[in-house]
Amino acid sequence: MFKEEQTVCPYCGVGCGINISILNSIPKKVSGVRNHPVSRGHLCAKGFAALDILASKERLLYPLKKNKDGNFEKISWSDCTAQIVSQIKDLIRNYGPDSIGFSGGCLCTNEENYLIQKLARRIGTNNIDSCARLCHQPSLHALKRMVGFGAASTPMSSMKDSKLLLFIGSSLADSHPILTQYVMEAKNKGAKVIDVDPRVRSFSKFADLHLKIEPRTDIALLNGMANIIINENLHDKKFIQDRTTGFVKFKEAVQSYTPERVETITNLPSELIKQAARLYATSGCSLILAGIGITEQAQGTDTVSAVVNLALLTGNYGKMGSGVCPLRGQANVQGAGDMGASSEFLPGGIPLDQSSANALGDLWGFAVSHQKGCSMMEMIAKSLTGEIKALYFMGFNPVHSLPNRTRTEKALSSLELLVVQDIFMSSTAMYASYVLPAATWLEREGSMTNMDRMVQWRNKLLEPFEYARPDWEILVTLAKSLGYEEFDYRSPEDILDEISKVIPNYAGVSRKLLQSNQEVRYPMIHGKSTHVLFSEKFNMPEGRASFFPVEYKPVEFTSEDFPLVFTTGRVITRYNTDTMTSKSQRLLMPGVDMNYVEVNPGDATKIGLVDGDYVRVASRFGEAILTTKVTTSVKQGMLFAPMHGGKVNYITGGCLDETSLTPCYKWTAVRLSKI
Ligand SMILES: Nc1nc2c(c(=O)[nH]1)N[C@H]1C(S)=C(S)[C@@H](COP(=O)(O)OP(=O)(O)OC[C@H]3O[C@@H](n4cnc5c(=O)[nH]c(N)nc54)[C@H](O)[C@@H]3O)O[C@H]1N2
Ligand SMILES: Nc1nc2c(c(=O)[nH]1)N[C@H]1C(S)=C(S)[C@@H](COP(=O)(O)OP(=O)(O)OC[C@H]3O[C@@H](n4cnc5c(=O)[nH]c(N)nc54)[C@H](O)[C@@H]3O)O[C@H]1N2
Ligand code: SF4
Ligand SMILES: [Mo]
Repeated sequence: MFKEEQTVCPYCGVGCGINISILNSIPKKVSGVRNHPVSRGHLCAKGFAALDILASKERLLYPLKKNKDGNFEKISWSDCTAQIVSQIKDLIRNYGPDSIGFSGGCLCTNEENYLIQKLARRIGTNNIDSCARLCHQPSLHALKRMVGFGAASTPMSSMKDSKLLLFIGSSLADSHPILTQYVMEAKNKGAKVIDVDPRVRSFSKFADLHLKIEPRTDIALLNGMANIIINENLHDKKFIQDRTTGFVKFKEAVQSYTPERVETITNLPSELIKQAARLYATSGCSLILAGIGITEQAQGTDTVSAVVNLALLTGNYGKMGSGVCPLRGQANVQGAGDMGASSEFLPGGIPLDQSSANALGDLWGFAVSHQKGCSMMEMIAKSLTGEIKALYFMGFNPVHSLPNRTRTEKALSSLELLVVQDIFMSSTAMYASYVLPAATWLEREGSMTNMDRMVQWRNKLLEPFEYARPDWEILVTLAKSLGYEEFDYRSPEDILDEISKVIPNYAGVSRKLLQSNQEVRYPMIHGKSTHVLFSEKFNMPEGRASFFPVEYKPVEFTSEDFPLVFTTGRVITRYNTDTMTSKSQRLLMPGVDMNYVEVNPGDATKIGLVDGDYVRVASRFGEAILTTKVTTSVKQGMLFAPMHGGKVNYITGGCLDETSLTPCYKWTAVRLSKI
């Protein structure tokens, strides 16, 4: 007899509900959960293929240690833990706790991310980060400084109630495919869709207006739209008066962004910009959905601020289907940040300073350092200088995912200790001193928070394979072996109970509540979910949101040597560093290697390139050989490559966003040569 169990998709931040049919303890089939509040029974190809991860023969089954010859050999859990503990203690004694850094995992549960950041802080360092640094940390900073809360303002399903959807820097049909159902529903009810993205991709067909913007010029566009809205008297004066501060300065700041000037910067006809501004300001209920095309940029945080300015200017906040939603990436990236897997924020998104560190220390019963921690790129820099001696990664594959791969490889090779906790031998695990086999998502339980603040419980449906162990259990054993008896947690439920006491937004969230199949969405107020944020006040002094004027400032340029703009992103069937999706035969198209680059026919002709040719893409940071795909989906002067193949990050490596230190994966000056 088949038994049907419900769980959550292990991949992206949409958090679709999956039913698993199990026969004799073997999961056989998946299907969508019909009454799921976000996915409504749908799954994309990755969701349908999610069981392939479990069945893969490449799963890590035993703890491994790298021997002197550089080969891995099996080691028992007890020896492995004892050796790691002894090295960590030596490093703390000799160099202090800041010689060690950690990364949480955005596919791991809230409980596991809570534990790893608590462990870092128990050791005495704030060197803790996660992949959130690589995508929406700029959104977090911008939202926190303007509206006081770093998450989506309205549920994703409420897109269907919006009258206008403005997508900016998002490839929704590839990256969050299940959400396109709401775009269609909104359109069927008469809503309009604006898409701001330099590329033509499958999502473009949904757009009433497609603004094929010059990459990295979004601030000019958004300020220009604000300027038009103010000049045409379309702004919401009552909302501005009653609910915001800083309008006068903002108005002054956008004055110089005339349609003519913005046309020159963005390469968009001023008439199109005016049309977009009018549609956005007059719809009655507009929602902006922001992807990483605007955050993984030198001015990432400021660009998100320009987005929020527009919403405040037009009163598009506080009602269902309006506001600003960052389209978060990984299944639990929102949760990892909430739990405090971040060098500048403590659990609950509280900025790290002396008084907040002391308050947390009082709750936890040990002193919490208020010294600034290193974010991911700072950890890499300090590994190169020798200030950081050890890194501990849980569910993170930075060799493939960080910019300037040659530099990352060098940094990790120079460590005294690298521990990688993963389900597969990832490109990063190859550099590890110890590789710890983690249980997959069906083999353990815990809570996950999706992109619209919905917290879901993931049930354990199977026992872990061989010697693989749940991430939380690995961390508890390690912490206790280090002598930290307060880590005596018996279960994820135990950890969640503590989370609900430490993080006010999660107050009242329990395993029982999450298993009751209610739509639980934080912040929890008197035990009740909040679906729409800011309906009465913003999370700011006096309840008022704050305009934040920003200027467009190009910081890096193309040149004669590097005349083209190289951007990177996603395809629908592959996931991030491809560690998981590469194990799924049905997702791999025969003969399609992800190490390709899209080139506009105009640029291809100049050097005689045709489809399938090998081409060298070189930047100021490195180079890679990719195969050519000639297509008009990229404009002339621009190249696109998926991030999944592994070679792209030998090419990237430019500056970081000033505020959040997020890498600028979306803009690298390069040259192209045929080989
Ligand atoms: N299939 C699949 N789905 C995924 C993932 C995956 O790997 N595969 N990863 C998940 C993760 S971790 C994340 S963070 C999300 C990311 O999801 P998205 O935010 O959709 O990210 P990308 O597809 O990388 O880039 C989005 C778009 O930015 C555009 N862009 C580039 N430069 C600019 C610019 O200067 N301005 C503007 N306006 N747009 C620009 C690109 O053309 C691209 O279409 O996807 C999640 N979902
Ligand atoms: N060029 C370029 N580079 C990019 C981007 C881009 O757009 N362009 N996007 C960036 C973005 S947005 C992101 S989020 C990052 C993603 O970067 P990463 O987070 O490094 O990439 P993933 O492939 O998601 O890595 C997750 C790892 O966790 C492992 N894993 C899966 N489940 C579990 C589990 O339950 N437990 C444990 N312990 N491990 C598990 C997987 O096998 C995999 O190795 O990449 C960034 N890099
Ligand atoms: S949209 Fe995301 S969460 Fe939904 S099935 Fe696809 S990968 Fe999974
Ligand atoms: Mo991401």
